[in-house]
This record gives sequence, C-alpha cells and structure tokens, in this order.
Amino acid sequence: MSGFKAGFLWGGAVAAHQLEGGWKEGGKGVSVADVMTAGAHGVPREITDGVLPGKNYPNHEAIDFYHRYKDDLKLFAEMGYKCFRTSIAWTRIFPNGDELTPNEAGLQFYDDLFDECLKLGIEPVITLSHFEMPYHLVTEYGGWRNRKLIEFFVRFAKVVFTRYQHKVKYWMTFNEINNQANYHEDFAPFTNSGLKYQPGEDREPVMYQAAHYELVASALAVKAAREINPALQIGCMIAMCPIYPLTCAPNDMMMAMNAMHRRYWFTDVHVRGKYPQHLLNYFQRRGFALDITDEDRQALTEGCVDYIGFSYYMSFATKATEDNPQLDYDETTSLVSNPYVQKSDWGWQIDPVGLRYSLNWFYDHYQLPLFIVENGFGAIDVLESDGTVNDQYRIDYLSAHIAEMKKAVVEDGVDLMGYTPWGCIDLVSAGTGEMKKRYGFIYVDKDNEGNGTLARSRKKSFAWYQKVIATNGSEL
Ligand code: P53
Repeated sequence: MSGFKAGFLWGGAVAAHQLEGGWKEGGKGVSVADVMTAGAHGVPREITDGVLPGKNYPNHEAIDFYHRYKDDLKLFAEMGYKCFRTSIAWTRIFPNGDELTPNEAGLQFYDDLFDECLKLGIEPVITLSHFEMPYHLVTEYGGWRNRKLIEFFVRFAKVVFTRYQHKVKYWMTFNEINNQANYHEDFAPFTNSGLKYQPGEDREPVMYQAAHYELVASALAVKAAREINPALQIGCMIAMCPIYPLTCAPNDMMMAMNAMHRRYWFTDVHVRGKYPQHLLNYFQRRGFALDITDEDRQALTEGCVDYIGFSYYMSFATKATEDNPQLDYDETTSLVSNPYVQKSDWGWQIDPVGLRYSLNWFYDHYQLPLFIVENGFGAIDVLESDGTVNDQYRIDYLSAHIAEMKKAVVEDGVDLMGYTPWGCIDLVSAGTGEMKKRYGFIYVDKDNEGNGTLARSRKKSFAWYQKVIATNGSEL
C-alpha cells in the first residue's frame, strides 16, 4: 500500500504558451507571452510594446508542441500518465479577447488535443488563464484594471466549458493568481493580469483591484460551469511558497503570519467566497478605495471552488525589522535566505518538508481536496553523446518531495487528488524565458538562442517516474 488513493492523478504539467509555439497558427492572436523577450537569472524578461523586429521572443516557437503533440503525448503515455495538465491559450479561442464569437480553428485544435489524450487514457486537466491573456486586452483596456475583462473572461470560460464538457472534467481558473502579491516587479502583474504601470504609480491598490476582478470572474466561471454540467470540477490555482519566520522571536512569527496573510488571502476568497477581515482592515488602514460591489460579493459566494490546485517549488523566510513597526510584508524586501536549506542555480530554496507543511496548511485552513499541479527542479542538463541525460539531481528533488507528500497523505490524512510535476517535457521558462532552465523527463534539443533540432529524448528521470507511477508511489 503506497497510501495514494486508487485513481490518483499522476501526470505532468505545462502551459500552452511555454510549449505550443505556433503563435500565429490557426488564427491565434498575440498574447502577453508573445511580447516578452528572453531573460536570464537576474536579467528580467523585457516586455516590449507589441512584437518588435530583431528581438528574441522564445514563446513564438517554444518547443513546437502545436505540431508535435501526438508524439509528445505518446511519450507521456509511455511514462504511464493518468492526466496531463495544460492550459487553453485564450488567444486561440478569442484572438483579441473581446470578440463575441470564438475562433473555430482554435477550438478544433483543443478538440484534437483532448481526443488524442483520451485515446491514450490520459485525462486532460485544464487551466483557463495561465500567463497568456490576449495582448489586445492590455493595449485597449489596461488589462485586469478594467472591469470589462470579467465579461470577456466569462465568455471564454463558458465557450470552452460547453465545448469540452465531455472531454475535460478538471479545470482551474487563474494560474498562480497570487504571484501578483509581488507587485513591485513588472513580471507578475503583467503575466497575471496584463498590468503595465505608469512611472510613479501606486502599484499596490491597482494589484488588489485587478485581483478582485479576477476573483469575481473566477466565481462567475465556477457558477457557469455548474450550470453547464454539474460533473465539472473547478479549482483555483495558488503559488504556494510557505513563509517561515527566520527565528522564533515573537515578532518574526507575527511577521511570517502577516506575510502569509498577504500572499494567500486569494485562497480565502476562492474557497470561502469572501474577503478575510484582516485584508479589509488593511485596505482601510492604507486608504485603498476599491471597486467592490454588492453584486460582486454575491457572485463570490456563489462561485466557491471545488478543490485547491497549487504549485510548490520552494519555501521562503522572513523576519521583523525595526523600520517596519506594522510588520507589513513586501515581497521584494521582506524575504531573507533560509540557512537550513540549499538553493537551485536560480536561487530557489529546495525544501521538501515545506511541501508536507503546505499540504497540511491548506488542508487545515480549507478542508478541500488538494491537487499538486506543479512541482519540479529547474536545472542545467547535459546531453551526453549517446543521447542520454543523467539528471539524478532531478530524481533526488522529486523523490524527496513525493516522500513528504506521502507523509502528508498517510500520516496527516490530507485529501490529495494528484501530482503533476512541472515542465514534464523541457519548455520555455516563464520567469526567465530560458530553455536551459529545464524541468523535463524528456529533453528537447533547443538552446536559449533558439538553436536546435527540437528532437526529443528520454532523460534518466523518465524511467524513474515511469516506475513511480507504475507502483503508485511505492518505489521512489
Ligand atoms: P520558471 C515564480 C514562483 C513560483 C512559480 O517557473 C512560478 C513563478 C514564476 O516564474 O511560476 C510557475 O519557468 C508557473 C509556470 C512556471 C513554473 O512555475 O520561472 O506556473 O508557468 O514555468 C516554473 O522556472
């Protein structure tokens, strides 16, 4: 007995913009991911004004999954996947985002993709908005700072729920909706919400307003899904990086609690359908007058999610400082290095126990089924001359995390639906736009500059994960 329930959803996770390519195929519109150049660790991706000549936009071709998905799905099936998490590129369905009727070619692409999955016994798990909203909604409407986007998103959600209701049961609305708690940097507000800030603009209330509209849109989508087909299961998707106090000094503990409040209130609204009081008090203290109507509050209560999907890569740590008497959390300045854990080459703290902690934290707070929809180790892989990749470090990372996940299920009694490691085939990094930050069990021959044959090969971790699934997690 491994402890994972029968039908546990072992699989892998990706997002449309990071692997499909085909950025202009089938009438697809330009997405926010299409105007982001390649960066590197410490070098932010540039967000350009539209697609400019001479720039390297890694998502335009990505790994060409758009044309190669049949072969890639065969490799996933060979590993034994029960499910495959991807997203529907909003711009394939509504190229500009504000059309009234969808683009049939885009709808047909996902029909074909899902049919191919189902033929192989793989259940698609679908995110509606994963860092790839139509760029037109940024230039014409200011992104999610505009209430109109609720209508556009809900139209998109209804179209795809209706179309795929018999092919896709598990859905999520907004990928890592809480990344934008990191609003001082340009990346998260732009990828989450299509927000571009004016110089000197007070960013924080804009972020809260955009998140509010998204939460209302999410709730309306959940409600619509239930009306379309009560069998559909709709989750939220939260980026979980639990924030530890650096020490047991009482103010460090309070600082960590405030930090958790500021990063995870999004889950409260998704799950409970209302804002936590600490956040309403914070809005008041800061003088944020947000557009939150009675109809919005009603909608939130009627669209609570069925499960919590979350990503887990790392934990954070924080401490109180004298210049911060209110113990307010600011993601760009409040985080400190944890001396007890190692870091990846990209500075992400490696903490398998943090996954067990996170599972318990979610389950204690919300008592909803949980789904780990991302976990993984971005690393530099070396392709040997015989075509193999000895990625033992990835096996070590994943097996340590699965071991902790198992403790959360077996010892702590957490209700866990499944586990889909991130970037199960190498793809374009969201944060840096690099190819060399690899997560896959399958190597893709392509470098940061876009050179390579795009050929696929199995890494050492491929056979390892195949065995994990075959033994339902008994053999790590
Ligand atoms: P990359 C930050 C922190 C945690 C997860 O990330 C994050 C991010 C954004 O970079 O994103 C998720 O590619 C996201 C995926 C992304 C993956 O984690 O920067 O849902 O789209 O690729 C890994 O290494």
